Parts: sequence; C-alpha cells; structure tokens
Amino acid sequence: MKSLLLPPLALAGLAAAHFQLLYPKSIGFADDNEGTAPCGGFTPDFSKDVVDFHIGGEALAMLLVHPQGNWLFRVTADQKAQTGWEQIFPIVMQGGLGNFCEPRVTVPDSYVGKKGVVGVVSDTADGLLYQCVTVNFVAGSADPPSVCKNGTVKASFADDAKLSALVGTGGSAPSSPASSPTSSAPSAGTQTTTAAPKATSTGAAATLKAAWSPSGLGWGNAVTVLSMVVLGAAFVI
Ligand SMILES: [Cu+2]
Repeated sequence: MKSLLLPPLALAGLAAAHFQLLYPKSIGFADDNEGTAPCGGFTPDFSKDVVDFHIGGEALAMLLVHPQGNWLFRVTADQKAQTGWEQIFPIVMQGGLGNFCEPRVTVPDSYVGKKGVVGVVSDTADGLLYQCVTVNFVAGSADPPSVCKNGTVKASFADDAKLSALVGTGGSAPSSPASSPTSSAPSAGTQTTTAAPKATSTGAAATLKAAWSPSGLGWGNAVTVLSMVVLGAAFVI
C-alpha cells in the first residue's frame, strides 16, 4: 500500500505541510494547492480512480500536520464537485498533530448507485484545505483499513461557520461568496449540553459517531471529548 506518511523530520518545520487524506485514496495531493477549493487543486476525473464508498459506513483517515484543525466531511453527486454538497458527519475539532480517523462515516441512502465525490475539508491556521475522492456510492459497510488509526489527539464536536458555509445552502463555489453566509449549525441546539458533563472516553474515534442527522438535530453529544487511544501512533512529539 502506498504510504503517504511524511518522514518524521518533515514534521519539524511544517509551515507548508497541511493535511493528507490517507484513506480512501485522494484524487491528488499537492501541498501548495491544498487551499484551492473544492478539491485541493485537482479535478475529479471519473475515467481514473473511482473507489467504492459504502454508504452504511466507510472510514475516512487523515494525517493532520497542524496542531489543530476542524474537519468537515461532505459528499455530492455532482461529478464536477461544484454543487450539492451535503454534510455527512458533525464537524469535529482535532487537537494535536497526527493521525485521525473516523471509522464509519455514513452517507444518505439516496446516493446508492450514483457516482460522486467525497470531500474532506480542514479549517486550520493556514485556512481551509481540501481533498477529494471520486467514488461509486454502494450499499453496505466496510471494515476500517489498518491505516485508520488515531494518534495522541483529542477530538470534540465543534461549530465552524466557515465549514458550514461549504455545505447545504451555502454551496461550495469558492469564488462566489454565498449571498447569505448563513451557518447551518444549530447554535441553539448546541447549548443544551449542560446535562451531559464532559464525557471522557478512552475509546477511539468511533465513539464520536453520535446521534446526528444532516438536518442539524441531535447535537446533544456535542460536548463529548475523547482522549484518543494510541493505536500505533505515527508520531511522538
Ligand atoms: Cu498547513
């Protein structure tokens, strides 16, 4: 399997490095262009690598080379990756540099049988960074690959207006700011978390899969904070 991991020395002065999508296979990674929406400077090409993405659960594995970043996972059936982006998981804040994986991200049933694009966007100190995967949406679920692991990082659900603007009515066109930059994040809903004291878990990111729906309801677990177990962490700083 092709490894996209940076050599450890590269982690020292990482002004330029951003994040890498380790799984599924990205349509392309170019550090200098990763800030280019919607796919980090690459254009989806369905005559090339198209991977099956199981809507009942597929892993998304990243390597964040920033001390902190917020993750948006989104899908569209627009093969040009311009419109129709839908959020498929709550925005997660990763604290700590290293591997991060959501082992079972799901996609609405309506995508089965279609081709489309899975997008991962990270909001970091360097701005918004993009990676895309060209996929066949298929039924069923897949076991997470070995590259799906979590380093010594913390994760919690977060609100991020910049990321929320990239899905739903916010559209995805980078050059044309949304006329109404509304955030689809239910700000009121996230305030109902006082009943759930900060839950700490030694479980992996799978535990982050809370009851959540794209409609914005069900953010009750937003305060869940996890201490990721080290599952073969790639880096020790
Ligand atoms: Cu960066």
